[in-house]
Amino acid sequence: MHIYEFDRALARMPSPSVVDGLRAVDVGAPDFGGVVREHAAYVRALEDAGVSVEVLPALSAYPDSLFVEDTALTFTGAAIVLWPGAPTRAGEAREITPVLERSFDRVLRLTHGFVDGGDVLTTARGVLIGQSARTTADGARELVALLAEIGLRGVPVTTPRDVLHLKSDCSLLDDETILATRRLAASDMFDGFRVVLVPHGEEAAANALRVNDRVLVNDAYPRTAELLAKSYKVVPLPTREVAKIDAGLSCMSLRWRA
Ligand code: CIR
Repeated sequence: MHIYEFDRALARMPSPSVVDGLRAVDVGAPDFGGVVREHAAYVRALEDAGVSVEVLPALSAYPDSLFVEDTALTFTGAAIVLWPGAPTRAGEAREITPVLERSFDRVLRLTHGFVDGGDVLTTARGVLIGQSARTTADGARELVALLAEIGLRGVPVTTPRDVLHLKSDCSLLDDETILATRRLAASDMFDGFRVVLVPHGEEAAANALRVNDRVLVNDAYPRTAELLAKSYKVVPLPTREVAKIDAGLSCMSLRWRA
């Protein structure tokens, strides 16, 4: 069984309030219709990869709530409810909890500090937890303890300054290989892994998503797609609108193998 093999996923419909989603730099609000189309293409791509996707109803009170990845971690048999670090997103953890309780035998909860799921990269060698503006040291520490309870090894690392999430800059390609930006690869966190560097100017392409036999990539970055296509089946997906609120491919789902 590989760490990137999934048969179940959760996603959440975008709400019209997504136009108020958080963004580090305001390049204009995303178009709601465009976000809905990108989200639908993403869900279809997961289904085409063999994943059964439950799409939860939109939550208008939480503009960023379609980015369910930040609210929890999901594994076979167990889930961990996180505490997103942005004040406008904290309530999203409460909303996802009953959904997880329906699908998992064990649901653990983070009770100290903050962790965004976007800062957590699950690999075959351990679960990297990037401390960032959203993920605090006490949150990362408690997450290491919670992961230990379900037999997994958490490894605190540092998300580069001015990068929203650890996974804004990296993704898992297979058990031994990570796709990463140069600035992240310069740290020693991927020692022992093969690292594929995203081409210059395509840094945002580092947030790709390996699902079963394929890698979902952002269609705005053709050189990354070409590079990955040498070794993987590549599925390009549009993310123009969600990118305006600092999102990419991993963030729109929670995935696990039932
Ligand atoms: C936020 O700033 O929280 C959202 N606008 C974007 C979240 C993206 N999440 C992710 O990459 N895991």
